[in-house]
Amino acid sequence: MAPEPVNVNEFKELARQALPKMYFDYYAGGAEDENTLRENIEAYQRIRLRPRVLVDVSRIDMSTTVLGYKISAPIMIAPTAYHQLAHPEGEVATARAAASCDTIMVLSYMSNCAVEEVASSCNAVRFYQLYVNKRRDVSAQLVQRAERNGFKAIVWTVDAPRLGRREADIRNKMVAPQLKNFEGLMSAEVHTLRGDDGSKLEAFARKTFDDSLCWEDLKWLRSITNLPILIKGVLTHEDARKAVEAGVHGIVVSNHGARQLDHTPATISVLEEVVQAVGGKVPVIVDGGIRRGTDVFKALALGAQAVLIGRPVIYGLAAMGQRGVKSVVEMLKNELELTMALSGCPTLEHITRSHAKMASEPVNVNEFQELARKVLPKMYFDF
Ligand code: HOC
Repeated sequence: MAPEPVNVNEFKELARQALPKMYFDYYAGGAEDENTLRENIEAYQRIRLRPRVLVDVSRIDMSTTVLGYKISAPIMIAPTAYHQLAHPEGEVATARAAASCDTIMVLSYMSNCAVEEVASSCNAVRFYQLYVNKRRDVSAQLVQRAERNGFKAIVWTVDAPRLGRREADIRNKMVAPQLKNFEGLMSAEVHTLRGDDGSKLEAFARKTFDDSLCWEDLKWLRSITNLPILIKGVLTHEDARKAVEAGVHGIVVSNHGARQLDHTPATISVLEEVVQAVGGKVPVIVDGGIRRGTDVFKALALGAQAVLIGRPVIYGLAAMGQRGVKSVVEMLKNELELTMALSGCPTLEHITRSHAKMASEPVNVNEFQELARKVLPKMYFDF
């Protein structure tokens, strides 16, 4: 019997063993040369922590609220597609795990289980992810079903007018599995494309995702739902400002798990730029590359309200079903709790910008010399 994992990273190998190669590659892969995929993780490793000592940390409170919903820790479940490829219980198992960890799950627009099935399976607070379909009536019906079934917010994913080039899926001729939500809304041929040429997901996205979507369309979205809208896929201060002006209720800094446009920056390295542009008007959430409680702590120090966990949740689900997802979230919570204790932060409010140091940031006068060496021609630096 394989030993129980002791950290979130160890679930990846278990998932590889549990899954057919086509599905593991789909979850694990990124776009093109996977530069951003690596960078999402490595950028966290370059950030240093600046702990404080002699603070009473005998009680640590990690609880927070997102859009007014209280959760046990600022660690939520990201929308990821097709959970039944990872485990037969699919999104129902993930939602139950979210409920047992007292956190929020964002259900993917591309979920295998129906919105109603997930809603009735547990009492987790759930948000619903939306990709806007070329057929607006399909998207409207799904959003309204989510609203009727008690989902509390829409997570409008805006970074996928087309699908990124995922070469593992192309090689594997990745097949799109059955999506119950679309039954009766779209013909089966559309939502379960078959054939043997390249990635069926890419074909599905090209056929159905609305690639004419623009800022104006937020008005349409607001006209079909009363739910708060988080925009997911923002990476620049320019778009963050536009989003706030357009009236969104929150921003998710995301590069889609590095699955869309390769060579975008790691999300953690643009988080602060977005947070500053937003100026506290709406919450900012971040996803991508979070594998440790220290990563969560760093994201909070740089201004995130909470983080979303994608691949590790899928790996937990593939390895052990509901128990695996719970275990992934609990491991991150435990590590965050320890990081807070060792950093002198008994509550999330104690975590400040000065608890993290970016690789490029000097914390004393001596470090300016090295920075100056990098920016000056040698002749001037030597002088
Ligand atoms: C068929 C279209 O977000 C991913 C998911 C799902 C994308 C839509 C697939 O794989 O990045």
